[in-house]
Amino acid sequence: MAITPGNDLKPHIGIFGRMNVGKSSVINALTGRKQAIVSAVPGTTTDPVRKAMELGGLGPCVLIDTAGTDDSTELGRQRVDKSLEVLSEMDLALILFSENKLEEPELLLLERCRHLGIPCLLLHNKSDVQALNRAVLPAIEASIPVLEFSALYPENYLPALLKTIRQLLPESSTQSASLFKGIVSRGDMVLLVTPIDRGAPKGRLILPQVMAIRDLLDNEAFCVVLKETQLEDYMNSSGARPALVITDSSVFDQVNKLLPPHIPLSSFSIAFARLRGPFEDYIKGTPYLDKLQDGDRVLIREACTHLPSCQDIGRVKLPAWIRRYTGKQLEIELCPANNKALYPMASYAMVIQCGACMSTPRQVRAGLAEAMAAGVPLSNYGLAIAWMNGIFDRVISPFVKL
Ligand SMILES: Nc1nc2c(ncn2[C@@H]2O[C@H](COP(=O)(O)OP(=O)(O)OP(=O)(O)O)[C@@H](O)[C@H]2O)c(=O)[nH]1
Ligand SMILES: [Mg+2]
Repeated sequence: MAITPGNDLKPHIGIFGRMNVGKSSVINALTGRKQAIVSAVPGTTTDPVRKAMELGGLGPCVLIDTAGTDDSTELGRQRVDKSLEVLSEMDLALILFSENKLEEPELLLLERCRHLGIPCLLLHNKSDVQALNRAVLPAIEASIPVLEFSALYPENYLPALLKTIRQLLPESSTQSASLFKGIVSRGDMVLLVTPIDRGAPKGRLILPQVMAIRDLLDNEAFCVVLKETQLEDYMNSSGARPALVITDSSVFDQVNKLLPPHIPLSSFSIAFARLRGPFEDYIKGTPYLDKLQDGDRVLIREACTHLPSCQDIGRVKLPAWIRRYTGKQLEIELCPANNKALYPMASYAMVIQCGACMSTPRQVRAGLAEAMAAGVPLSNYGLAIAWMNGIFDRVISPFVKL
């Protein structure tokens, strides 16, 4: 499933169910367009497919069509795994059934949602052919809404479905939290240090930098954007007293040395990690860098595939720094977006996650869930780099009371 820039910041609503229950048809009914391929042949949808759309009264969101979860062929089992994997990233799951068949495949999906804490609703599709018989429901928890639907004649059913979706979507998935609210005040001056090296994309800034600028403006702060090579001149000549300096983590060492110690310093990666990831776990886990041993496996998790500078840091710089800092023979593996790690998560001595500026908190937690359950120490790019440069306390202090 390719990540589309920006989509990942919107609430994710997935449609799940057996083959042929009408999942793709429901997507088309919700979007009002024939976007998804529909056919009477079971197994038409093979991979998760995302559609960005505006849902009535809810604003932008991402709908995800999935393959049926009752396909028992060899290839089908892989598709089922993919559907279930995607389920763990959803903010809301629509579980479709038809002909009053509420059996093992549906109960499995309900159980998954309960286990993962994902809100869900049951949608009885094809109600134009056979109306819902509520007698099939008693086994189902009363708290799960059950609605009738017909993707062939959606007009009568859409208002109730949209209303229920709006009610069930957690508020956190529709409001994007602010990076710097409560951290900077109106009129504060914030310096953003953005290296323009060979790894930087041509002609533009990378997304975390752009998002930071927008967030600072939303918080009525001033921001000055400069390169690390301009920092010294700027500080000497302007007499500026920044309330905060946010830098790319890759130049932490340089910026830390140039900046007077009383000026708060942190990084883009850390600012995002606080919003998107299990920040406290990262803070607790980072010191484990000192305990790594020869032969340990370290997993570097990257949430996006398209930012060259991120690739550079995850693939080249960070592994080299970790090897140099620890002096140990480590097996360091990079796990790019949407890929599975080579080994079970529990077999890693440590997992280091990028800032995940493109992902929802639910997606980050889903990706780390196995490692968290196994008690594997977690860290984040910026926090790990800061630790290795001896400036950990300095860079977390803008966000954490020490
Ligand atoms: N009568 C009726 N037929 C429907 C309804 N929804 C879907 N269908 C039909 O059911 C068949 C399967 O629809 P799809 O939307 O492709 O079902 P799906 O769940 O996406 O199927 P897979 O991708 O194969 O898992 C098609 O022939 C649709 O026209 C409905 O509400 N009423
Ligand atoms: Mg389909």
